[in-house]
Amino acid sequence: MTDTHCPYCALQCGITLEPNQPEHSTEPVSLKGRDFETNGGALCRKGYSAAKLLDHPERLQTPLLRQPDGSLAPIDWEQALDLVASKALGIRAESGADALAVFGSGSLTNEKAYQLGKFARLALGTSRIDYNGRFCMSSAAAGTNRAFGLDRGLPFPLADLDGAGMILMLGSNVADTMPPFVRHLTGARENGGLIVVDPRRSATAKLCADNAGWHLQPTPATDLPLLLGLAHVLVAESLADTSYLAARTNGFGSLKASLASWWPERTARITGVPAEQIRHTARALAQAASEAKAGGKPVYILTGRGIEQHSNGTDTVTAAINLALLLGLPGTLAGGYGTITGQGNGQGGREHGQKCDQLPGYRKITDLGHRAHVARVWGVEPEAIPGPGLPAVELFDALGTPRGPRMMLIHGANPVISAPDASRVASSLTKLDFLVVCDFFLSETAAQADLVLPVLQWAEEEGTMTNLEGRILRRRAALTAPENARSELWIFSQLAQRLDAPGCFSPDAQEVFEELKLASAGGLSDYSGVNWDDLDAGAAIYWPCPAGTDVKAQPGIRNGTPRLFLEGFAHEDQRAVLVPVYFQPAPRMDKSSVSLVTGRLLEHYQSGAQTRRVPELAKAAPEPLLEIHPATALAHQIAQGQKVVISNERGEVTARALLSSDARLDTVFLPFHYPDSGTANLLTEAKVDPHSKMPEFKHAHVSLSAVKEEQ
Ligand SMILES: Nc1nc2c(c(=O)[nH]1)N[C@H]1C(S)=C(S)[C@@H](COP(=O)(O)OP(=O)(O)OC[C@H]3O[C@@H](n4cnc5c(=O)[nH]c(N)nc54)[C@H](O)[C@@H]3O)O[C@H]1N2
Ligand SMILES: Nc1nc2c(c(=O)[nH]1)N[C@H]1C(S)=C(S)[C@@H](COP(=O)(O)OP(=O)(O)OC[C@H]3O[C@@H](n4cnc5c(=O)[nH]c(N)nc54)[C@H](O)[C@@H]3O)O[C@H]1N2
Ligand code: SF4
Ligand SMILES: [Mo]
Repeated sequence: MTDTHCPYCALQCGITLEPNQPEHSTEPVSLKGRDFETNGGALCRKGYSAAKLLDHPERLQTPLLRQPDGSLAPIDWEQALDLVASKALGIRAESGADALAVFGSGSLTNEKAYQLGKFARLALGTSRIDYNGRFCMSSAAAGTNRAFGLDRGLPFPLADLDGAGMILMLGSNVADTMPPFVRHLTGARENGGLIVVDPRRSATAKLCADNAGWHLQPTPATDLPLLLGLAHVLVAESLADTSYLAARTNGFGSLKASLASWWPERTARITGVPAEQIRHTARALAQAASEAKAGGKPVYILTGRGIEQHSNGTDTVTAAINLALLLGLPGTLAGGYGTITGQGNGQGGREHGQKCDQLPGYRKITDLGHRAHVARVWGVEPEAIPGPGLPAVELFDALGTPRGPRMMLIHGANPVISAPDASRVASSLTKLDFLVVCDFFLSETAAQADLVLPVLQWAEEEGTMTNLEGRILRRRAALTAPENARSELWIFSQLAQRLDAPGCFSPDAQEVFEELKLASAGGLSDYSGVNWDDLDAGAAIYWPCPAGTDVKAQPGIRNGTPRLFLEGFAHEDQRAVLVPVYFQPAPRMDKSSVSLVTGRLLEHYQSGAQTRRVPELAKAAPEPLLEIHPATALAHQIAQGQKVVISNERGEVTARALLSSDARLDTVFLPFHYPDSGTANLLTEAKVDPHSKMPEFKHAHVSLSAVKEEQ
């Protein structure tokens, strides 16, 4: 029996794996939910079926090299590694180290994420590394860094939500994306205090029914004015916690001025949320917050990708944080603000140096002191570490341009499906001289590679992950990997040797973890007091956990820093910053267009490279469906189940209509999990947020036309 965690999302539900005897089962292991704090033994459909991919017939079994006839053919590992090294050395000699690029992932363990950042900077010598968390948590990170000086998705344990009196959830659909999370909403629902903000009546919005709370259904991409409107009411009706603001924050004066024009009637015109509902929500939040501070139930504001994945995502997150600060919640036991991290290691993945401007321990690549610390741990001179590179959208755009990368290595992402304006990304990848993709399946991106390297899956590797609470967890191996699959740590170590890299590249996860601890020591996300053996013994450890922390592996004891900011925020003066933010209205839609919002289905994970290969999930959600209001469908002469072409200036997607009054009249919804003509990202725009460089994933204007099918 091996205790580990689900491979997919950041809830990192506890699971137990038990190897099966081949004579008793066709699957290599049995997978069961385990009683862990985030999931209480429950799993979602994806988690239950995750073991089905371990010995999947399409699992990559050997390195594959592109042949002159265009096919991919097996080669051995020595040849594959020699080829990567010789291509990298050749291109670097001709065009400089920045002609090499790396794209990483929030699916990688902490050790792989750390080693990938180091490999890019030291072994390849390039500044050009970024990762798919740019598409996920970057706006939330930019917003929380600006306000609190530190970015940890939930600055409190998830279980703190259980006793909440009120929770305002903006742009998050946990009922589909993290089903076991819903148990943590029970307290708020019983109190009639779950408020969901989503342009769709999502599965999570439906949890507000029966007096469990209420649903605000704004026009897509108008959360920023909605939040400004709520904050306006707090200030105008003297409901803000002025003693908290005076004691713990800076900037109230300028924030107040910036809110002046957001009276509810004006906010209602822009957001479509009635003025009375805005007033009612603001007053209810203020009432609940003041009760919380008098010893009542805590109040939380939580955000998800629905408000973050916009070209104003950072400002919208900031407005949500401002609202929480006006209510006097962050850094108290009366509640707080949190963002719900997405990918399995979406938290750890954003701490250890995969970001183009970042070094391990959340250090800045431009800070001389930070560079010197990491250089010491790496055993190099600080000058050996390149400067900042390019964020994801710019990185993909630069591929194959005169001074842009000529070779790219991708670990744990499928941008041909998941990047904005996906056809542009697919065509940029073709401009490379050499594309290397590490994966365990031939994803749509791997299918474009010159060389594909087969790697281990979650149940075959050791390592650590950091969940949505900032809690560090052990991922454990329960199975031996297919003979010819290799760990990415081994791949980095082999390539580093061939590239004659300075520093040490251990193939062993625990050794890499020990080094990561040193590199993070003294940084914001300090892991230096986290011991592998304590993690193995089940200790609950939340970073920062500096060296010397007294860690106890006893049930009910939380170690490290389960709750951040209780003593002060991470800015030098320990105060949070209220940053005034402003709304720029989007260009008007022409009359024949509708708003497209994109997101997730319960059954599929991300680009679908994994879950589309699980038969029961593929059967449950085999093709993209366009969620559309019956009246809108009628106006476009679209019938239930009919094929629809959804198009704009960037591309065209085909999907069948799913008529549903859960949609707004002016808005349709597409999931982004599907390939080919079903790829929602053919329609999304690569316009990015100025602070986080997050693209506009959640909102585009599209036209609809029904396809007349032959009878
Ligand atoms: N089943 C499943 N679960 C997953 C994943 C998956 O792919 N599939 N991925 C994991 C990852 S990486 C992530 S990041 C999380 C994401 O988890 P969520 O943030 O919950 O997921 P999304 O479906 O992307 O978006 C949430 C909601 O935002 C709404 N939305 C869209 N536009 C707007 C808007 O303008 N304003 C507001 N207020 N809402 C809007 C959508 O209607 C949707 O219901 O899920 C994780 N869990
Ligand atoms: N339109 C639209 N687009 C979106 C979003 C949206 O809401 N709307 N959401 C965005 C978000 S939040 C995210 S997180 C991205 C995610 O999108 P992607 O970055 O494409 O993520 P995945 O589909 O998880 O891709 C992971 C790939 O890596 C492989 N893999 C998994 N684990 C490992 C590993 O340990 N090592 C290696 N080498 N490979 C591994 C899987 O088999 C899969 O092929 O999509 C973004 N794109
Ligand atoms: S909620 Fe997330 S971690 Fe839990 S079983 Fe589902 S995919 Fe896995
Ligand atoms: Mo994500």
